Amino acid sequence: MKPKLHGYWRSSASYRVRIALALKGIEYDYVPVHLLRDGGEQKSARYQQLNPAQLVPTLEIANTANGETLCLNQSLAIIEYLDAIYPAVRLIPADPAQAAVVRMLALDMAADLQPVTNLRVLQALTTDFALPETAKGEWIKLWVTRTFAAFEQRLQRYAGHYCYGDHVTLADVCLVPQVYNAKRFGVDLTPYPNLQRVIANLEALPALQMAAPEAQVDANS
Ligand SMILES: N[C@@H](CCC(=O)N[C@@H](CS)C(=O)NCC(=O)O)C(=O)O
Repeated sequence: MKPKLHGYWRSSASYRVRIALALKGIEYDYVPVHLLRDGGEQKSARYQQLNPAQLVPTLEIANTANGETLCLNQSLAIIEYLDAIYPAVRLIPADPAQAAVVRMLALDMAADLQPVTNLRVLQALTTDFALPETAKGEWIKLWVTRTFAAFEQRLQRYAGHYCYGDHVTLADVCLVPQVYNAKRFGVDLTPYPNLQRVIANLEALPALQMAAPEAQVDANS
């Protein structure tokens, strides 16, 4: 059975998993979950069977230990599993210290930035906390610029061709979707030259192009 990815073209967490699958050359089926249509398909009873947290992505994939189907949420847990079962292209280095640095860079994006700019947080800001719709963009810019300023300093220390040295790692997998979002919301990236250089190198990779939001079947839906 091919793995089945339930995701949304513009979801950054789904984008991470698509990048990992593409880099590893894993074929999969893609099931779009529209995050806005009908109030959000992620909230449907059907999708909640896959993830009661009502968030994408979900990856259904064979458990290599017993052949049963695993139903995994949390993009980083999914990517760790893929790294363990398809180790030919490693996204997390085997060396413990290097792995810790790569996870640190990845979590700057996935744990500290993405959650405060997630759809449900933005929706709550307007519906529950009366923030005007127009302030959403400012909210996103605030957190993106703070996070990218610190990340630029990390890149000065750790980057080579990519975020960590000259191999694509989990750090790159997590950076790319956040930069895509930042561009969407008009964040000026000129204060971050290392980040721009790394992103240009990543965008040149065919696997990254395959995983891009605009290349998905549900793009612009
Ligand atoms: N930590 C989770 C985050 C998942 C997440 O926040 N997914 C977003 C899209 S990037 C979502 O489904 N949002 C729907 C909503 O907020 O209602 C992961 O890495 O998988």
